[in-house]
This record gives sequence, structure tokens and C-alpha cells, in this order.
Amino acid sequence: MIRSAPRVRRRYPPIERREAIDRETLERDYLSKNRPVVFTAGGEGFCDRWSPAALADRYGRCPVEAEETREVYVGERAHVTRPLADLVTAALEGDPTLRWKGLEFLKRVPGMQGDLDARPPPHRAHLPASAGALRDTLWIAPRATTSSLHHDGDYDNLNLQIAGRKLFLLLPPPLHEDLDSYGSAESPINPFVPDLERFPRFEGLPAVEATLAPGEVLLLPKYWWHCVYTVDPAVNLSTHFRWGGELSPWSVLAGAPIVHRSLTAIAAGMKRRGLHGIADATRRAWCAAYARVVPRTTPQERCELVDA
Ligand SMILES: O=C(O)CCC(=O)C(=O)O
Repeated sequence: MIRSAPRVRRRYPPIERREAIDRETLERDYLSKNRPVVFTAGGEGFCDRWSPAALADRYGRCPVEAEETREVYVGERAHVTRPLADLVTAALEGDPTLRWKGLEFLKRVPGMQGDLDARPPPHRAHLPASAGALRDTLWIAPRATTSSLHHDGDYDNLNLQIAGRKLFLLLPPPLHEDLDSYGSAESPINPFVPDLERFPRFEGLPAVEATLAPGEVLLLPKYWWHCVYTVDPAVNLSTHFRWGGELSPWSVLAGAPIVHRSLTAIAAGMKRRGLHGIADATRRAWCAAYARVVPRTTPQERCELVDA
């Protein structure tokens, strides 16, 4: 829900863009250096097939879980189950209270997995040859909704914009203290309109931004903080993955508080050895312990943004 008048947003320097890029260059010059980049993947046919209208047409009757956007912290948002067509209509008509974050949607909506396998998204061709543990997330969002500022841990992510535009703001790792995240992967700051009285350390941080249009892809490297604002009703598909040339969290998080860095590196090491259950339990225990000793800061409200 939009609770306040539109606010003039801050602008940040652009994320580097490449017109076309092959997967070797992407791996060598960006992935292995933990640097973001935007490039064009094309795939008009794919984008048409996964547009809001086409999705409603093919899968409209399937019940899917949507996220209520009233709460700012992602972990606290309530979920409701609705037919996909209702969500698409709500998104297109501008109801800002719900968005669909289809994590593992392929398992839940009959037919979608086969559809994606039969005609893979264009950014798949840019994944490094050794990419594994792929996890697709489809997002359907009304305009003016925001994904809070967070990072995705030790997963790299290629995000394809399918319909509408999304504004991505990125900040490099680690910055845990400057973003008042207190060791969690989510920050209370709305970086588009930062409240500098409450979060003075945000000033001067090296944020960069890009507005993605259909057919464009963002490489969002591991541990980069990101906050995403939906400019028009939008559909995008993010693919998280691991790859053979992994950078160690220890080096990526250089400068992070030592406890956070050590526990993150241990959990990532366990995952690499296939001990996902233990790694996740460790992470959950760590978060729970942290939440008990560190009071959570009230997040800044999300709001509708306008350009100056
Ligand atoms: O598209 C969005 O709103 C959020 C994307 C995101 O956070 C992700 O892919 O990890």
C-alpha cells in the first residue's frame, strides 16, 4: 500500500552496461571479479510468452501464493493464496498491496517447468558452463512496490526483465554496519529516499543503479545489496546459481564484522560439501541468536518515487 505522497528519489551513478556479451566474457570480466553488469539478452519470443497476459491465459486458474506488501521487512510479510489471473489483474490495475514472488514456482504450477525447459529463457545461454544449483524465481509486481534492501548470500543471480521496467539499486559487499543491517541480510534503509537523520552512515556509500527494460539482464553478484523498485507493472525472472569458479565469502566479505564473516564462510563451505541442511540450520540458528541480542531497527517506509 502506498501510504504517503510520492517522493523525489535520489539518483545514483549507472551500473556498467554492455550491448552484447558472451558467457566467457561475462564469467571472466564480471562474475569472477564480483562486478555487476547489465546487458541485452533479447529473447522477444520468450518475453511475449511470459508476459502478464500470456501467463494469465495459460495458468490463470492455478492458485499461487502472493505476498502482501504492507510490511516492509520481507520476513514479516503475510501471504495469501489467489488464482494467478487475479494477481495479474491486480498488478496491471495498480493494486499495490500484493505481489507475486514465485519462488520455486516451477514445482507448484503444473506445466510451467515443462514450458521453461522447452523454451529456456535467453539468459540461460549466459550462465557459466559450470553453473549448478539453479533456482528460478518469477516476480509479478504492481507499479510502485519495492523489494527491501537485502543481499542473497553466496548465490550469484542473473535477472531477466520480461515485462515493464524495474529500477535496481546496488551496493557492494560488505557494508553491514553502514546499512544498519546488524548482521542480517536485510537493511531497514530505503536507499531511494534515505532518512539520513536515522541512518547517517548511509551518506556517501557507493550505490549504483540501472532501470531494466524487457530483454535486459542484470548480473547481480553474490553478497551485493540490492533494492528494487517497480516502475511499471512488471514481470521478471531471476536465476540464482553456484558455479565452479566460486569466490570465497571470506574474500568477498572482507571488512565485514568478523563473527558475521566467519559464520557465513562456514555455512557456505558446508553448502559446497552438500551439507545444505546443516548449513541452513546453522544460518537459522545464527539469525535467531542475533535477533535475540540485537534489537531490530524500525524500517523506513517504502513509498512511490518520482524523478526530479
Ligand atoms: O525483482 C525484485 O523485486 C527483487 C529481485 C531480487 O531481490 C532477487 O532476484 O534477488
